[in-house]
Amino acid sequence: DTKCGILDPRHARRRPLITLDGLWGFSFQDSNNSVDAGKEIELMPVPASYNDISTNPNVRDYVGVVRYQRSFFVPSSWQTKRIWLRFGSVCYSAEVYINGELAITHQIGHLPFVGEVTSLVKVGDDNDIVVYVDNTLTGTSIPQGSLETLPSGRIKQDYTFDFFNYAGIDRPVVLYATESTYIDDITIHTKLNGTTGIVSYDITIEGSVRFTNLISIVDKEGTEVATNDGGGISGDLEIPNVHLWWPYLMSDDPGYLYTLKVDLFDSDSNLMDRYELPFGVRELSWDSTSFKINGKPLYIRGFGRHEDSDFRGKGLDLPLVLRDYALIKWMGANCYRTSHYPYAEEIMDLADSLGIMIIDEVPAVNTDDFNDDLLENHKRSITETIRRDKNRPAVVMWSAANEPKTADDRSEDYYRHVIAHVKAFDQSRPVTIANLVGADADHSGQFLDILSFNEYSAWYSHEGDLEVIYPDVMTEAQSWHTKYNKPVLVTEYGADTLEGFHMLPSFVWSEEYQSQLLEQNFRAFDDLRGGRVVYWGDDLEFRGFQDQARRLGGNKKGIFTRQRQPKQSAHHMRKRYWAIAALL
Ligand code: BDP
Repeated sequence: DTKCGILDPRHARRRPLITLDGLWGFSFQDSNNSVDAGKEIELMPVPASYNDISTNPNVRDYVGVVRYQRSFFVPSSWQTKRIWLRFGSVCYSAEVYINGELAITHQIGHLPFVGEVTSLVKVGDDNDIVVYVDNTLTGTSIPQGSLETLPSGRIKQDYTFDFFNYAGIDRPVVLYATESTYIDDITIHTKLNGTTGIVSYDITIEGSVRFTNLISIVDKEGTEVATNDGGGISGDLEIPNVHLWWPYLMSDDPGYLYTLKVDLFDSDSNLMDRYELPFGVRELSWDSTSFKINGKPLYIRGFGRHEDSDFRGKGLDLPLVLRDYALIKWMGANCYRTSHYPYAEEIMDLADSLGIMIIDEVPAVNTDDFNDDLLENHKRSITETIRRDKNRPAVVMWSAANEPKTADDRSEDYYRHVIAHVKAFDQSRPVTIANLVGADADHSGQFLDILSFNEYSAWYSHEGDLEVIYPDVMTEAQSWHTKYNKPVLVTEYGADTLEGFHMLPSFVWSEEYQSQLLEQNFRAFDDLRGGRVVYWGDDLEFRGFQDQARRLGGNKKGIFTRQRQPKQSAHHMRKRYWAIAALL
């Protein structure tokens, strides 16, 4: 149900919560995929993708339904409560059974979902949970894919994007309890009036118990700075001399967060629920040449990234999450795009508190058809992404798609609807699409606020000819700007590079070639800057799939290896990012 809220219960301070992470029983359900069902691997960690845990290629490349199972105990103290089950994400679709009864279904990976299970669980007793997970991508799934039957009879998943279609229960699973009446959703918007921050809030309460509520804002030190005394579930609160939310290196105290505290009482003044929402006060604005935060023009120093690592695939791994932020800060970067799907809530929380800006991309990568079912799913992926991330100060832009086929005439209507859908939820952040087609052929730019393009000059075309980069990038950026008169962002560029491979004069795949390719891009970015263009760069190595003979175990364009160590190019880009940060 996308109508209800998806508040992270970990910020609710009065709700008991049980984690269901750990080892679950695991088996394969479809026999046509050459996996000896049930025998190959019988335990699976949650959270993790299941593909790289075993040594069997048929496990890695399995297509179809797998079954996860475990048991859990619900304490008797939950007797009078409503009980909820929440998944941080399951790729791609999930059917959840509690004690043999269907409890929740959900489709689309990388997004959380929740369902009430009060009537299905046995309180004060053991319970059984089974999750059927299907990784099949179709012509209408987000992202899309298609199935092929090989001569051997094995079914193979095909898709056009280049990162591995990891599957499983990739993010934490929690069971939690609320009273019968509880805080279901909170939406806030912030703006500035001089030095005063104005926080508009809108709270949804579910349940039938008569309630009163109290809303207050506390600062980082825990001091209350505003309160709504009289109750009410929507209104404005003012913070005089507000401490603004700034990106990393744009202030001495980046990522400043206040907390919006919502207390819900019954008519006897018993506390029924409490939610503590971290938020930042900042204002975004944009025009035809610039993008500003709190009135200051932004220079985006960033990356495209992936949730991707050895063994875990896309499974949440907190040491890795912190390592990635350590690298981002070491680089002097201030932003990344969640290419090509929303990242875990734990990752997003850290972006909020560290001041790392996010271009939040929905999972629509390489959409190449424009049918109604696809549009509905695409819109639902937007609804669920915005519902999850709408209150985050770190999210400064929505990306509605990566490399869609916007040269196709039918894309015009399709993207008119997609972008209108984003705008219906949120007009405070600009919307972009990371485009691959040239400006001349594109139909999407008319609906966007910021124009983004991916370019692989001297890699997919003119391999080895570094001198084509400067004129290519200049022409491409200028033609986008001329056509639509909007700011332009370079969302991807780069060259696959084998760590430790050196060659002079530089040659494709060498560390020298990657550094020189960046250098040529930087030249163009500097000449384009003049207020008209903001830009950013490419990312991390990640696992691809084997259709790509030109890849070595995956995409190697990262300036960091998959093990999170820098290549020569990372040092190069780092110098530039720190130098730019120092100018501002
Ligand atoms: C673009 C994609 C990105 C790829 C990149 C590449 O947006 O995910 O990794 O090109 O080919 O198509 O390296």
